[in-house]
Amino acid sequence: MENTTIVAIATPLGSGGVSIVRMSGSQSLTIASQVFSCKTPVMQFHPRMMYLGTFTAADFQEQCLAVYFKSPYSYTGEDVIEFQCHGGRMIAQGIVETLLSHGAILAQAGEFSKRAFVNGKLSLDQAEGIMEMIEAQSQSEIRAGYQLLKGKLQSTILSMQNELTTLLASIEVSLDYPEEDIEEETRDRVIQKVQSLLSSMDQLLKTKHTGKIIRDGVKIALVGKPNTGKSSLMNALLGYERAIVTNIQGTTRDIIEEYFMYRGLKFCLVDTAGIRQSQDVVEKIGIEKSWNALSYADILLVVLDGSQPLTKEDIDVLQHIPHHQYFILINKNDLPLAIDEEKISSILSLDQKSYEEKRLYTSATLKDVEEIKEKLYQVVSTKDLEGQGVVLTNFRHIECLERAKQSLEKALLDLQQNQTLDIVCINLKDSWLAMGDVTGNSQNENIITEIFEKFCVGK
Ligand SMILES: Nc1nc2c(ncn2[C@@H]2O[C@H](COP(=O)(O)OP(=O)(O)OP(=O)(O)O)[C@@H](O)[C@H]2O)c(=O)[nH]1
Ligand SMILES: [Mg+2]
Repeated sequence: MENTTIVAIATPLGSGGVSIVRMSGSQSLTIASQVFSCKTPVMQFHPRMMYLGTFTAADFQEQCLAVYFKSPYSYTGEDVIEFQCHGGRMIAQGIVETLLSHGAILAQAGEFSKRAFVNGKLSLDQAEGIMEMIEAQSQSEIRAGYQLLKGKLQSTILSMQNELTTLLASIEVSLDYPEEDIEEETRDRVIQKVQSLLSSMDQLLKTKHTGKIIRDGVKIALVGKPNTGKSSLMNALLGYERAIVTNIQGTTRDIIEEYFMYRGLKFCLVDTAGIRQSQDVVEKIGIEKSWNALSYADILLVVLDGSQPLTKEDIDVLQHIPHHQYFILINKNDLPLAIDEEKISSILSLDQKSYEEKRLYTSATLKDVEEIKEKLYQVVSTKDLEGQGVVLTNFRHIECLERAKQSLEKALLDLQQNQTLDIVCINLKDSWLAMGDVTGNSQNENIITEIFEKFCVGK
């Protein structure tokens, strides 16, 4: 790998103001000197300076900029040259083809980042942080990716690995001097240390719940009997007319899902069919899905028509709210209030204060929905979400850390059951390796290859 010089277009294909072609490897400067001319000869380029010159391709000449990053101070850690040419697929492609004909080879998906990893510029989780930032759909995802890129997870894991290394070393010493009292003393110390590592690991793994919210968004379902204004509220929350609204009961027949962002967080809004007794085959299937939504949503918005008295259908829905987060939306608040709120709170078995905390007056017609968004945000917002700490957003990291935790638990059990210390060591080493699979310092080749294949060409 070290001997080849790779090249690829680093910007998206298609027309735009500028395209960037990136070349990395020991021959970068030499190859560039054969095709790029400017006042300063390429071989004398100062690192990190922009040079304006002419790139001579097979079929055209292009006035463009070149910048040189000298090894090891580049993204990959190798000599890198980047050409900033006019946007458009054909120009960048012509530049790549010319560089290929002068000895560079086409980069594989993720190969620049893989070289950065191999050259110690990035750990695996940092590289994944870059990918998370690239693919982010919300600010919270960008923030989480950035924390990874900054090495927050890496340093947490390295410090746990260091503790394990010290522990393993002290066990080795006690095994070399197998007098009974040293062994006993070591065993107690190891138990304490493993317990403390397990509690740090639990703290870290706890953040996966916030991580799920960041990655997948918060699922919010609008449920209620027909015509209470669920679809109207969905449209008001989204800020555009996504769902069909009519005054006919049973307008919405299938689940409609759409995302919206609020304070940098992704919310997935689910509109459902109005719940009632129906003989219509299609509507019945829709209503079945509405009942399901009650259980899988992270937060329920139970929508009632405040301008009408409660009906049997409203009561049916209220009685089936599972015991998790929900709000009662008294909608159509622009009309005179006719609903019996005392009855609602008694069905929900809530005292006055708790009921008021759950109840919101809304008007979809007046697009009065800001308070709903803020309440939803307050429910999910945690220190993890707003803080600068590590949050586990990546399934792979979670899997590795759960493996590491299991090995620690096995080690603890072995210690408590008076197993020999060399058996304990096997599990402690497994735990160290599972942690190392997160950052790449376990040198697990399969994991490394799999990760970089997910990157795009040019990254
Ligand atoms: N005055 C008033 N009318 C509203 C409000 N929200 C909805 N409506 C009206 O109520 C009727 C039903 O609205 P939808 O949003 O279709 O109700 P839904 O709950 O989605 O109904 P289904 O899809 O049948 O379950 C429409 O005529 C809306 O214009 C509101 O806040 N105030
Ligand atoms: Mg509807």
